[in-house]
Amino acid sequence: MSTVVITMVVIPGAVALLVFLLFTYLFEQSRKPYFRAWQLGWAAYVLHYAADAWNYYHTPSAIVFFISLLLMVVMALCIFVSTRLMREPFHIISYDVAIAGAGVALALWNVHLHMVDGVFQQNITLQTPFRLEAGLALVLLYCSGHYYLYAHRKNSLAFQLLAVALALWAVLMGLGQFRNPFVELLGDAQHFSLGPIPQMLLGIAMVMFAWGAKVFFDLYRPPAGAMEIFVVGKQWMWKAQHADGQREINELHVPIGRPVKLIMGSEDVIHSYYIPAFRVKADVIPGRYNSLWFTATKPGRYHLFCAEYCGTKHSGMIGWITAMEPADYQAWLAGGPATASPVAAGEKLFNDLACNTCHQSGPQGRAPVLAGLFGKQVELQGGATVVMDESYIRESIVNPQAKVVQGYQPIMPTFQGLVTEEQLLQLIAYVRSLGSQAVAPGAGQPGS
Ligand code: HEC
Ligand SMILES: [Cu+2]
Repeated sequence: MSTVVITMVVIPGAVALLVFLLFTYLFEQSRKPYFRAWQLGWAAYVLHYAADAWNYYHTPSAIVFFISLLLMVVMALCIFVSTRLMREPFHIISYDVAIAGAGVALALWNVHLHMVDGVFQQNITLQTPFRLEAGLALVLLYCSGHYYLYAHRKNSLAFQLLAVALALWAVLMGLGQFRNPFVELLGDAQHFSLGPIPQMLLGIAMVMFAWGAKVFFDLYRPPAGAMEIFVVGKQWMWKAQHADGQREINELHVPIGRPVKLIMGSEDVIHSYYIPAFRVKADVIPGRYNSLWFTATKPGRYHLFCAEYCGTKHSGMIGWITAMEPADYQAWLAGGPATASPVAAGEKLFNDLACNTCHQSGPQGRAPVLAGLFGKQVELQGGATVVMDESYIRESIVNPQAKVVQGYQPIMPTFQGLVTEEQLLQLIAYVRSLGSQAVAPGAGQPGS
């Protein structure tokens, strides 16, 4: 295999494959649509290199070259589309069609430039600036600007880095270094002696990034089927409520060998739930929910601390985690006084507070039926969407005007001050428990 082929196709192709795998992983973990777009884009990029490789090993063909260029257009289109996916679901807009059309035309023009006396020549130097590369560079530059503004608004370092990387890529592409920016700029064997080193460095960085991402996701995403316990921090105690209703203060009993997820809110100021022996700590913040998960492995008593200064008696905001054999845990649960489970308490509140007078199907219903909505996307007035999670339900109850559901009047009164933090968690537990129930067709729709 010649060094040209290795540096021009094989190594960048392998790196592209790696980046594709990375985005596949990111998408699988986070289900963010823009990661899907990037994943598809890099899939096209890998295929682009595959098409190039074909042309190196066979008689260069104009058709394969054209396909290879079209794959680049697909790549740029995916990135273009990704700039919208942070705020809205995918649908085709006229700009997509325009870019696709212009891309195909420019790709044809590129092939035309490579025809010398009616014969396709792969390796000729092109002089004209009006090539596909220039067009794609413009698209990438636009996307870079878009991501930069988004990063600025969200104060996100990740998107800022993405914007810079995209801009660099656009510049390299615009300079005609498009087919293989890294090799031609830094590592062209004929001019420099770096060889494929830049790609290898990029590859290593990618592996490190993927590894870091895996550790991050493992840390922050509780495994499915984790046992959920609600925790409320207040000056100066930790209150916990188990799924069957059992309550405790400054204590937490958990079974060993089973992932436990704490859903935590605060009644007053910022606290921090810290179990040093389990290597977990998470801030507990008024107005939103945070979670933390762990699997206890050995029965025993472990220290619990508040790790965020929260007032005079902060140092007394401590307690114990008791990890027990599953059978002992069941016995402990059964031993406590009978209390309503958070779901049952939430259902009662839902009726007592007259939520059900508006949130019902049928002619009296003036608000969305909440069954089956948890975890789903909700369309808001103004076209934005939001996923119905714990924080969104909380906000809907204490500040209903903040996000108004598409097709409904903002008539819901605020329940701020009328419900305690624990009652909010119970209402949330109840709404969540409706998640799996089927919704009758047309129930609670606007106008019904
Ligand atoms: C006066 C009627 C009314 C009452 C009472 C009421 N709601 Fe609502 N609620 C609405 C309306 C209308 C909407 C949709 C518009 C909006 O988002 O403000 C809504 C939206 C919501 C949403 C968001 C739903 C979605 O599809 O995104 C939640 C959650 C919710 N309410 C929970 C409650 C709870 C819990 C109570 C009782 C504590 C309650 N509501 C009491 C009228 C009401
Ligand atoms: Cu505290």
